[in-house]
Amino acid sequence: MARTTETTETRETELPKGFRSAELGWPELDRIPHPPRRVPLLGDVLGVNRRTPLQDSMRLARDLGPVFRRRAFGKEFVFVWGAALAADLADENRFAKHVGLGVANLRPIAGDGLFTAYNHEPNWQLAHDVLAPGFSREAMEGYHAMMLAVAERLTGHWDRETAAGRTVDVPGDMTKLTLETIARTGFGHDFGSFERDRPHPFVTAMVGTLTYAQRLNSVPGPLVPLLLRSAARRNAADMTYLNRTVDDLVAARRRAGRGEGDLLDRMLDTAHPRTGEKLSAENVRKQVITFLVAGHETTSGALSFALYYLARHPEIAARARAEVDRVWGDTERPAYEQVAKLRYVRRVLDESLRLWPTAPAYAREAVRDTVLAGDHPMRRGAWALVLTPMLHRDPEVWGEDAERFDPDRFEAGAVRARPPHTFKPFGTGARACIGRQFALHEATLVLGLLLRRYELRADPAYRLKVIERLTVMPEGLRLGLDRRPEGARGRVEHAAAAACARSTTTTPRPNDDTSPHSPAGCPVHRPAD
Ligand code: MNH
Repeated sequence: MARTTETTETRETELPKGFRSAELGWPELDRIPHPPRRVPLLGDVLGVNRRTPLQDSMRLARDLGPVFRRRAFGKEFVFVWGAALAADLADENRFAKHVGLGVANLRPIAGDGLFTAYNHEPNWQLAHDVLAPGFSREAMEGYHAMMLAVAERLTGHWDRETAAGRTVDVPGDMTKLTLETIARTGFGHDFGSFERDRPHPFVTAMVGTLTYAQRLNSVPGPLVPLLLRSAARRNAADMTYLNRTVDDLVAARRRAGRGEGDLLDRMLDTAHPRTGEKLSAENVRKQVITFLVAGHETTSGALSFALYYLARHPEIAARARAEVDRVWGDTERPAYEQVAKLRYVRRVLDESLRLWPTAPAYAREAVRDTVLAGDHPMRRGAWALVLTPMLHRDPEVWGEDAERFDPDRFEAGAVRARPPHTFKPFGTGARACIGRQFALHEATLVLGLLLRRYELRADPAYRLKVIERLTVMPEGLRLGLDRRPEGARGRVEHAAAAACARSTTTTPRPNDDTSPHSPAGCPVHRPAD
């Protein structure tokens, strides 16, 4: 991987003010490489597709090295992905979350909700303290039965599609699943997603605002009213719809009294343990929207990528399936503790989140003047974006075969052997994801249920296409399913061996990041872990 640092400097005079925003806080910005060809006003846009800013940045990262900068549409950004640099940015004494870019664009809709709050806003600490118990182990146990009930609606739907000889729409159905899960567990609400042919209007409106927020990043500020007029109007309508849906939901709860001790109950009733303060009605609205948005797109993407990789690697799917059969046995409905015991399934999920962390970047700012990794002076307030998919591919940490899908990277010993702060799909520090355990429990449960019930058939013609709208998702992924016979659980060995045999007939393609393991290493034949 070339890490060019020369030949990238161009003259930076005669650029409009504000264009060099990043330079304000980076006294030695000139030492940070950028792409060689720069276009006045537009910046580094040659060969750049505004629908794929992330994947373009990944390409630039490979050329420019562990820290680079990129100019687009009137703004300049510093990107970091080298493991040592990212680890330094994780130092909470010198750095904190930066609310900028995509996150800041969500402020109109999510305000000072947990995800979009500035560090100094009092509502962050208040909501964090009030809601953190909603993500404790005990709380998860309470959500488990509801998660299972929603997952059974998914399998019901997939059974019907399969019986009708149809393939299934993976990202579409995972989005239904995760939306229903957060709506049920968080707010006792049912969007009826599986009973609809098209996405619930709430989802359409939400995707609309996310897409709009991303587009705002790629249009020069002064041109927004010009270029995005009709989009802005639709965005305003989307926001009105989102707010109204949430207000109705909250009003219904207030009329009904308490729910089942879900997140909404906590938001409405819980007083801060020390100050006795409660969330305001306006803030509750922001939090509900925050959780509905943050709580489902990312998990849906994570499940979709995991299913993509499982379908592409029958030997890995067989090993995961064997684990589910062994741990769950004939249990019709797995209990809470039985999900945590799916260690290999969890590794499949981790490995999917390594290659495609579905919230693919987070921003860190210096809380005082400091020097990044002993090398790059930063003034207080200067910030950088951590490019997680590239951090997760840093060859110095993950090896030269970092592109290869291999869940064994997350075996306990392998994890211990890696330096800290090298795997960050949930961000870092005080502002890291509050829903991490929630997402992992939900996704592991669902993968377990699906592996136990179906064999996955990949469409050999499908090539992974990653669509970006602040989060990432495998676009157009459809899978064929074969219902496993009821008695199959007793025939684990046989099914696993058959899957292995099948995988050996797949010819790996050169440059294919997902080509199956060699048959010699067929992991199913190893003793169960
Ligand atoms: Mn989540 C913050 C990724 C699932 C609710 N989440 C973050 C951040 C990342 C992230 C990265 C930090 C962003 C930043 O630093 O700017 N989240 C994920 C991923 C998944 C996920 C990859 C699933 C997989 N998140 C969930 C779920 C919920 C949730 C599920 C809710 C039920 N996430 C949040 C909230 C925050 C957050 C709320 C903001 C936390 C804070 O700043 O206090």
